[in-house]
Amino acid sequence: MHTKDKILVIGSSGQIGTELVHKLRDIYGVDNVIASDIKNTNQAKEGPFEVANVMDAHQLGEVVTRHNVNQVYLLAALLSATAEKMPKLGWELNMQGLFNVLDLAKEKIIERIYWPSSIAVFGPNTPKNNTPQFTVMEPSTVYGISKQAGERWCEYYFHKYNVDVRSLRYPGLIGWQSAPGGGTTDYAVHIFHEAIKNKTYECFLSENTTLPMMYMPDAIKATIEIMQADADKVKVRSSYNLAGISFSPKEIAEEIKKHIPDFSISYKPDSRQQIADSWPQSIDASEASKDWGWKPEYDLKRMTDDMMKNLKQ
Ligand code: VAH
Repeated sequence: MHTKDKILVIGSSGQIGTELVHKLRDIYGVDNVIASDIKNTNQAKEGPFEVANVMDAHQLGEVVTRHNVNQVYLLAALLSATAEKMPKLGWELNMQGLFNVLDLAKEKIIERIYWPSSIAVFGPNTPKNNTPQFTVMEPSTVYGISKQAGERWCEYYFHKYNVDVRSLRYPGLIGWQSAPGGGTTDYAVHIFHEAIKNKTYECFLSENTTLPMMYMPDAIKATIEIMQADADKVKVRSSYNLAGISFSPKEIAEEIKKHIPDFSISYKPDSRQQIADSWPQSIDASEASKDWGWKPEYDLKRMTDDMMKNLKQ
């Protein structure tokens, strides 16, 4: 590892990227974390920022060498609901973006990669409760197919080219500092904004749709922990199961009512219901706990309290 790590976050303006850049800059220093997205955003005012298209290998290589980057967090992707509307772009962006970054490490231009997978790699015939790290995976969405293929390529590049790529299967992520990015779990962020603004929310998933979720501070902690772990502790080189909280729209609505007693929720399932029904309800993350000490800090009550406190300000 370089004594002075230089980090590039691709997709820095997205739901995860926005918070990850802040956290990485706290740890590594503002000038050592270059934010990058396909369009210029206000992050440029807070520190080094590059407009770059992850699908353009030449442009990406130029940014990496100009800043002497040695670590890349690749967060740019089309998420589940969006990729179903644009399957070809979803596959191309999610795969070509990954190959462009993997090849930079294969050519020893960078040393370490973080690439997110998702519980979307699991499909309708995967065991739904306490889904194991190694199990049947037949994803039925473009996004899930791209994440499953991406996991296979990460493991291939690790074994074949000794590329140090690390990955987590994120559940649905909930945070107050950034908007969700076009996924099926986005309802769990929208519900907070609607509850505070309008005291009512029409949910696009049915009331008992339990899904694996996680509060953003836990997701950011896990992301940085796996990237800082000694290489020999990272035994799974496809992608680690990661677990935080599992809940349904009904359960999170009940928790919100403890803060806004006259909050009401209605249900109008749309095409995203079919995606959610293909995913597990809870995840077994014991491999991550065993290999590099993963431990979530937020449960549903603590997350809701923190979301309400921050959003009401
Ligand atoms: C999505 N938020 O809904 C993402 C995530 C597990 C869900 O991958 O597509």
